[in-house]
Amino acid sequence: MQRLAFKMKLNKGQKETYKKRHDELWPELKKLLKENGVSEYSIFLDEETSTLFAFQKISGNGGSQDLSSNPIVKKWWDFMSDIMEVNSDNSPVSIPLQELFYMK
Ligand code: RM4
Repeated sequence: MQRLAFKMKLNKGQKETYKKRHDELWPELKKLLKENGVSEYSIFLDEETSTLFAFQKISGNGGSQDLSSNPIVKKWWDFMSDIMEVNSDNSPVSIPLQELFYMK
């Protein structure tokens, strides 16, 4: 089991919408993530900078952001693109973070 983290950017004032959409995460997307080895996934918000910090436990070589070719992920990214900083293909701008400490 490996751990990964990355940051994304939420548009100002979109916390509630972001949380509601994730509270209602599409079952097919959750199933896809689990099937691709994402066993745990959490996203935190720094309201001061509107930065989202994602953490995942993964069993394979990649995490959620490595599934860009999957149509369900593309549809989700399109759905979320109105409230996040995104690339030209609507994928969220995702900056990998370096783990400096871990305690079991
Ligand atoms: C995030 C972002 C990620 C996705 C999660 C479920 O807002 O779109 O790429 O894995 O939602």
